[in-house]
Amino acid sequence: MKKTTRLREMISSKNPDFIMEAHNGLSAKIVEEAGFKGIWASGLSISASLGVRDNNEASWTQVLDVLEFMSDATSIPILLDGDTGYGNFNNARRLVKKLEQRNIAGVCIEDKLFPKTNSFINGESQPLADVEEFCGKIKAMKDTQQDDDFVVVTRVEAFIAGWGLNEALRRAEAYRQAGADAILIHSKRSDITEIEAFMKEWNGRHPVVIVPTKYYATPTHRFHELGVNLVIWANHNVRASIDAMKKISRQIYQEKSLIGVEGNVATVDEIFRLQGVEELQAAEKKYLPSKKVPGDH
Ligand code: SPV
Ligand code: MG
Repeated sequence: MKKTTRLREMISSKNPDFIMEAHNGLSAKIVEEAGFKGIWASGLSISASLGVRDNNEASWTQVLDVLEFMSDATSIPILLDGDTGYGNFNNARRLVKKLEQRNIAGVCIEDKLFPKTNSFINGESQPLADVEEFCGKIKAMKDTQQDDDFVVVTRVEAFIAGWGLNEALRRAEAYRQAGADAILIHSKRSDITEIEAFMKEWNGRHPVVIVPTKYYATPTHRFHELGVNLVIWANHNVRASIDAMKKISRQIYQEKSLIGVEGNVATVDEIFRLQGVEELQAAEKKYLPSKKVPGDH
C-alpha cells in the first residue's frame, strides 16, 4: 500500500494510531524499527537538530533536504510539520508538489503567520491567520496534490493564542469545509480540558489529531474515549538525544578517556547496521568485478 494511503487510513482510525517524532534519517529509521507506523517530521526537532530556532530560520528547502534523507531511510509514511506552509497559498502549493516528489505522505499546516514561533513560546501573543486566507491556502494545496491520498492536516491554534472554544470550532469547521483531511487541535494546557471541550462539540465530524506534549500525564485511553484519531509524540527523540549527548560529552571531557563510556554507547557496528552496510556488501558482490589474484589476466 502507498505511504499516502497508509497515512490516510491512520488519520481516520477509530482506535487512535500513534506517530513518533524524527528529525533526520537516523532518527527516522530508529522510529520505524521501534514499530511505529508513521513519523512526525517535527519543525521544532528539525530546527533544533540544525542548531537554529523554531522560527523558520531554516529555509523550507533546507527542511526538504532533511526530509529527503528521512524518506529514503524508511518505508513508513512521514507527516511533515509544514508550519504555515512557508508563506501564502502559492508557497504552500509548491511545498505540496515538492513533498510528493519526495514520497512524503502528508503535511500539517498551522493557522499562524510566517515566520511562525513555536506554540509553547508566549502563545497568547501570536497572531492567527485570517480564516479566509487560510482556507484559500488549504484549497490551493488540495488542488495541487497529484495523489488523491496525500494528506493535508490543518492545525487550529485558537487555544494556543487564547481565543477560546468557539473560535477553535469556527476555524476547524471552516478548514473542514475548505477540504482539509483532518484537524489538529493544539493545546498548551497541562490538562486535557480544552481538547475534551473541543471533542465534545466537534462530535466526530472529521478526523482529529492531537499533540499531547504538555498534557502528557493524561492516560492514553482518554484519547480513545474522546474519539481522537491520531496522536503525535512530537519531540521525544530530540529531547532524549540532547540528554544523551550532554551526558557523554561532559563525561569524556572530564575523564579525558573513553574507558568509562565504551559500554554505555551504541557500538560502531550498530551504526553500520543502521546505515545498511550489509546491503552494500551484497551489492558489491553483485556489481563489482570479482577480485583478481595478482598475475591473473
Ligand atoms: C513540532 O513538533 O514542531 C510541533 C508540535 O509543531 S509543538 O512543538 O508541540 O507545537
Ligand atoms: Mg512545529
